Amino acid sequence: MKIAIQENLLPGKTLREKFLIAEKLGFDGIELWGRGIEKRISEIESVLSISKVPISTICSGYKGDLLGSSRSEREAAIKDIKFKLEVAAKLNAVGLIVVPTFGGPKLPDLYPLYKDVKELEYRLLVEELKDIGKHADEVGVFILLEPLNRYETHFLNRLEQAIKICKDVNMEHVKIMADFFHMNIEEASIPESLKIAKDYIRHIHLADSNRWLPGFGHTDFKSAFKVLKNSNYKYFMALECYVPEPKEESLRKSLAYLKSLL
Ligand code: LER
Ligand code: MN
Repeated sequence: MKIAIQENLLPGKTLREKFLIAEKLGFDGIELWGRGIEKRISEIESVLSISKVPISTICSGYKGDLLGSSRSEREAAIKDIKFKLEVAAKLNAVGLIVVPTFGGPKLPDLYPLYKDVKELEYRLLVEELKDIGKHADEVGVFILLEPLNRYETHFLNRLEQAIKICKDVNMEHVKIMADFFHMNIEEASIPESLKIAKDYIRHIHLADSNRWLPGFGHTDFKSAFKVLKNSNYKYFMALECYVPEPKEESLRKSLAYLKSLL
């Protein structure tokens, strides 16, 4: 298991400084923001040429909306996700984090054709993922479906729902990522859900119950990591959380806590 950190959590003014601090603190990877990444490729590549810390993943930030109400929004999402998968492959990342939609439904309720709007959204998403998934297979990086808590999306909230999507799409590079903050709200048991999803998880976001650094809240990381260890989880876990001041000291403390549980 490798511990990564989102770029914005690291102290340092430039990307180069952030990579050097990540290396000094002992992180195994850095997760980059997807928004506008195309404008930063040469800067990222030049930092990678002098850094021992690899890119773990790219977090979302694509244009459009896979479950948007207009064809142009859906096409924009499909096009930009395919492009960002190529960027992920170029940077040797595991994959691109994909949230099917944020907020509430944007499509009309077509009852009685579909039982409710979620059924229509589900069918649409499966079709879209078969197309994007083919591209992911070709470039060799994962689409990492991320369930979010109910206050951020109405659509995909729990790991078991993401597993069903993966089974229906049935493609090697359509898998899931598990975010401890969202799981703390939506799952009955974090360790049990991880156990059930073990064959599908390719990435993890780490945050404590209050979305502060692990060790600053009341999530039981010990039991969860035990499940991951037993299932030989070998991918990244990236910090996505609030870092209290003084940042370097808090990061050092949290990393030592996490490593003591691995
Ligand atoms: C949002 O809460 C979140 O967890 C992000 O990873 C979504 O891209
Ligand atoms: Mn997340």
